[in-house]
Amino acid sequence: MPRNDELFERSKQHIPGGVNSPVRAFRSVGGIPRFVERGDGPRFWDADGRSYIDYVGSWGPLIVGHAHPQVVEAVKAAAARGLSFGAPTAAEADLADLLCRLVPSMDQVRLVSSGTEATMSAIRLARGFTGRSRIVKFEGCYHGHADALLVKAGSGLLTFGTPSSAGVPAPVAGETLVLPYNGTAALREAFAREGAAIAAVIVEPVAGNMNLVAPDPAFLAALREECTRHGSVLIFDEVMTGFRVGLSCAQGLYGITPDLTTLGKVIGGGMPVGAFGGRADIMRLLAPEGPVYQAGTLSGNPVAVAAGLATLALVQAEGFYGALARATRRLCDGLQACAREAGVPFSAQAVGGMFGLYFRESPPASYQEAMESDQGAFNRFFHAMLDQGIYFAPSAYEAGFVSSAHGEAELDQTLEAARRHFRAGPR
Ligand code: KE4
Repeated sequence: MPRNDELFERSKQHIPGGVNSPVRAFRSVGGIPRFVERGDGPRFWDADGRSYIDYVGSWGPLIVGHAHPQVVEAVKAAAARGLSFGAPTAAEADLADLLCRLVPSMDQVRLVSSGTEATMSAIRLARGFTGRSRIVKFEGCYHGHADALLVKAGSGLLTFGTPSSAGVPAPVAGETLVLPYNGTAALREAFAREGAAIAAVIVEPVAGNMNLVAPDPAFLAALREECTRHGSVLIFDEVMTGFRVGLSCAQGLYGITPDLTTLGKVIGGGMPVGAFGGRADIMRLLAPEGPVYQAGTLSGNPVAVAAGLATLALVQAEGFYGALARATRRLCDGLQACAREAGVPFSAQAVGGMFGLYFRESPPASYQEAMESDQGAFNRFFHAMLDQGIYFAPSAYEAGFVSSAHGEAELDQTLEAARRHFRAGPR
């Protein structure tokens, strides 16, 4: 048995499912997850020394590729001065200053250690600011695993949510209304009915957790308009899109100013960093200044912050996002051309450095359409590419990511592998 498979058997003894996050378990694509030994640039190597071109990049953080020398150097230097202090450091102020400069809607920002902490804290802050309890999220959007956000649409379109996980109390889920993504009419109807009770709306401005679903600009505009009219807090969850779709994030790309923004992934460069921030009049309610409590032993950890600062320094280079978008678009156009040559119903789309692959004729505009993708065809594609050393997200319902380390050679190798798969026909 390959060492990789032995590791999986061993891991399952003391780690539930053998993984520390469910999506890593390959449950939806089948097969055995790859245990990564090391990464370098656009590639990683598994426990048996097999190399893969990586289009997951740790689910988004590795926008400059694995083990970028400048990021590793910054981490080493920070670690040599001490791993954590539980006390403020200049580096945290540097990162806060930088985030507030690059994200104009952020007057202030609080650093945490994950995207879940960021969204959980932003929801509590919005509830504290408005004195209201109800929140709105959208079907197919994922905002981390805080109870209030593990909620699926209730029985009817406009009824309050029911838990999407065991262990979430019904009363907690009942405060969350789940509406259709890009569903402008349903949004307006919900606000007309009970806008005065809605503390916050949280949305992925480009959805990346039901595969990639791009926003209808009218939907984003309606979110802003209804939240302003009803005094509800508009939270852009940019944990995935932040510094992934552009230097000004999705809010800059689509020209919508949220009240709060959550960040993660890229701002840690692969180390545990999350953040939430926005309007000063809201942020000033946070402890120790105000009555909304939020805390974290390792929040603003100096080694993690060093990785984030080094990564954000690299993405500010002239032309960084133009080159990333061109590479991502070339990947999508090339995959589409290979599938079309073979008569396979397939489409792909890119937004900045993130992309969606769909086994359907055109990119989905909603959760329902995203669910119509041929999951069996995706799973066969996933394994055919994996066998050829190309690693896409192990789920038909996840976005993919390109890094600045992916060059022509990697894209050519990927498209050649796809051409072979599509030509071989359905199996
Ligand atoms: P974390 O707690 O996993 O750092 O972030 C939660 C989160 C919040 N908001 C958005 C938009 C996110 O995409 C995420 C996490 N994304 C998933 C990938 N789809 C993380 C991968 C995983 O769960 O292992």
